[in-house]
Amino acid sequence: MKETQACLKKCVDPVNYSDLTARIAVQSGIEQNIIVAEDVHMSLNLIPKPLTEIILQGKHVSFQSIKISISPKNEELMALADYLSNRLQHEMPMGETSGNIRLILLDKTDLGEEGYELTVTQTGVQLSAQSPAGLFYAIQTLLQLIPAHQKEGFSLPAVSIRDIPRFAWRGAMIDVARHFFSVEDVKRYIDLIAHYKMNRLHLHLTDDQGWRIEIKSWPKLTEIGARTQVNGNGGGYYTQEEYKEIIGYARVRYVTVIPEIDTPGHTNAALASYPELNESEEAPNLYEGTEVGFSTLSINRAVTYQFLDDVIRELAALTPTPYIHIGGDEARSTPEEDYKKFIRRIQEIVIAHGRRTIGWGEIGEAELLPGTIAQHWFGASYQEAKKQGAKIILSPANKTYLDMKYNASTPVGLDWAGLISVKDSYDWDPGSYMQLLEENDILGIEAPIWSETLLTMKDVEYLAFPRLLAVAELAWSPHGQDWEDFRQRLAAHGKRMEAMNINFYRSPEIDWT
Ligand code: TNX
Repeated sequence: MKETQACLKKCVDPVNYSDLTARIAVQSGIEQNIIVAEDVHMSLNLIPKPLTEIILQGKHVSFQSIKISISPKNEELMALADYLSNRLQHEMPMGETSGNIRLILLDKTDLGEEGYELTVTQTGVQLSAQSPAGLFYAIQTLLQLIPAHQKEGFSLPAVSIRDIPRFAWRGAMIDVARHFFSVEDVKRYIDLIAHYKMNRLHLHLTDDQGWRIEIKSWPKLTEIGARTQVNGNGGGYYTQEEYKEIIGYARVRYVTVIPEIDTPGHTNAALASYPELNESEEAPNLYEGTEVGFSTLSINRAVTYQFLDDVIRELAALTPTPYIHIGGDEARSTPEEDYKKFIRRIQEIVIAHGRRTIGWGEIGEAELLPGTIAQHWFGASYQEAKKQGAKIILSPANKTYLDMKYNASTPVGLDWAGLISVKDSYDWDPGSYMQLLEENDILGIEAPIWSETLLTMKDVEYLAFPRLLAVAELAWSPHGQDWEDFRQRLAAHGKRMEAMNINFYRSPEIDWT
């Protein structure tokens, strides 16, 4: 058995499967419903790449119509079946249905909270997991098995896939403060990240240039602070109802939304809305530039903490998220001792509202309370956070910042952390990349996209895709990734991204098919 496992692993890894691979899969007896092999010279081209994928000896299995069944029959599985049938109809209109896709929740497995198994045989498609989240990921894989531009019916490769994520935190962040993005835009981003098995959407809701979430106890935050954005023209915010709509949309895609209220720096929009939050008690003008590091909440005035308590209370009430992100970055106008005092106070407020604090790496310089998480982006403060027992989210700017240009001629984006090619974004190992961090210290990976230069979703998509797929794979797939292999799978995703209408960058590093 051990030998078979080893061999399977070895034989399953290559991009081009040989007849041998299929034969071994058959001989191993791991799959009972084996069909006779014809075409096994194929790669499934899945992103993220599953833990194991075995192409079964067999023809493609064809369906003219589909019928989805669920077990057990409960609301959550019904919602998943509904989601799947919508996705299938959306991608290819089909006639009336008759049963062949089974979603099964298993009692006990070693698949963990998000793992799944997926088999396609002549008897149908079986997706099984121990949690609905696992089934959701099985569905994403299934969607990628369907040819990208298929119109009628569909034919799937006969496969057996077993898949478990490497990291629990697989995130994307979007900056809706520098430029505002609508509820519809955010929903689209959720759909896109969820398809690549990401499970966290961090919303950067406030910054110098805008405050984007309605806070009922401090209404001027949006009456005044949401009026502008970078270079003026526009602005905007989410009402609490709209914010809840985003959260609900994310929840059925197994995405947890993490709200960020950036403090004590990056606060000009709040300071412009309420003079009492300033040390001078004088409100600055609204800000439409892109400098950082000039604003700070007053650290010693009690009203600052009343303000934060109200904001965090309202946010916590709006959302079931266990996390509140308090920013903490680039507080260059906050004296060091004040910064430490502030970070300690704000963690207490977050805890008082039953949540865990996340902050950018710099918070490692302050005292961290149990449960606090540091998000590394630049510098070495994450090491201080680790020494205090904090878990780390990895967002190294030179690898995961999707707002960096691909090369010098990329028309949008920034370059302060370097130019990041698709290969750069993929070809590093998160488990060993960071000095003094071990796999166990790392909660996962998150890819931020900052919007100083991004006005529309088209701009966002152009920078995020295809690098977001690279980050998604690093976060999900077992380590030992291979750029050549990814490059070839990515080539096949061009058609898929087209089918999803994604405005992706057709990097010359990839031989798009
Ligand atoms: C650094 S990352 C920032 C942001 C900018 C971003 C641009 C971080 C915690 N701070 O304020 O938008 O660079 O790439």
